[in-house]
Amino acid sequence: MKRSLSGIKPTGNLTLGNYIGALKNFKKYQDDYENFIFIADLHALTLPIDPIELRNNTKDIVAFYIAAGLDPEKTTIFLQSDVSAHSEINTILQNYLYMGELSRMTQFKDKSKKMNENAIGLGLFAYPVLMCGDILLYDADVVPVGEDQKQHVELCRDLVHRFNNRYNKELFKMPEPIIPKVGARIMSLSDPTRKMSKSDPKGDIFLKDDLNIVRKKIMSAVTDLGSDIYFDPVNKPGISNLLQIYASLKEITIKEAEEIFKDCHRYGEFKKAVADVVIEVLTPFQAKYKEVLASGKIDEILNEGARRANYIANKTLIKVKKTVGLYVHK
Ligand code: AQP
Repeated sequence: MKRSLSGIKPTGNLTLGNYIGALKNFKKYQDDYENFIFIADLHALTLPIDPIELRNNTKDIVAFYIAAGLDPEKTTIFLQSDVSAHSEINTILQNYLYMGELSRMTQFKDKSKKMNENAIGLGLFAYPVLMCGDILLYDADVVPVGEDQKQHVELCRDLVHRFNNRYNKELFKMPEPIIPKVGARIMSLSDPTRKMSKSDPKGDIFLKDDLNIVRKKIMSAVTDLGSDIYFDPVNKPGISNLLQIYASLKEITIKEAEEIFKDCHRYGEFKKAVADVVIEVLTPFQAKYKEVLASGKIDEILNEGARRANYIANKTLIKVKKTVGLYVHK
């Protein structure tokens, strides 16, 4: 059975962008793939974060995973920091990725330019190395991610070529990024030229937002000149973003969404339809999230996930150690 692996880092309140670009797609793989979904808590340390917030965000993400339809019987849900092989393989792999290629990563450039030059952590720079380890430890065939993470998966593919060629064997499997056709990059509602992002939350819809607030945020989303509703991210970024949200949550194409609104020349009416569908999705989702948190089952889920993930990851780690010449003894 093929394997799928993905994760989310607990850096803040999850947004509708995280839901559409990642979360909602994770469950699609659990019936046909051996599905590994983790909470990337080590990745969350790459930017300064309050410890209490980090712990709370971590529990939230487990509950969101279940609310999004992941079944812990079918999907291995685990914490990255519960599997020490992630840190160990990171130490090995960092020797096979180059400073030049890491410094060209868009996420590093975007995040570091907002920071004081003297306070950019090494972890932020080396983030893609840790992510390569995440993917390769589980021999993942596919990695479902939003558009912004595609570059990191491509770097991982380069690493696989490099590593396998160097040791002249097919040690690592070549992972394929899977990017959703609709909603791979949801933009901020207040500035539709920038990504909706949990660590820079301007114009975000949060998955925990009160539903009245969600409606207000959508009704006051920045739109564009004119009154026609069609997809044109360059000239109509606000309307195009709302069309993406609508199409993705309705599970239809952008073309089909355009068709629905072709005779609607009132932005207010269109926004109301978008708000309705977001609320329709978030209502049961929030109820399930609260139910999981109240159930007290989070630790049980993580314990079982850690057991299964450690088993697979440690097997890969031993193969990697032997390949590079580290002495593995009984
Ligand atoms: N706006 C978005 N539209 C579509 N997909 C998105 N993702 C994130 N934002 C959007 C996808 O969500 C997954 C989890 O992302 P992550 O937590 O690992 O980090 P990220 O990609 O950097 O997401 P954020 O929300 O922007 O986090 P911060 O602000 O902490 O960096 C990924 O699959 C991502 O593509």
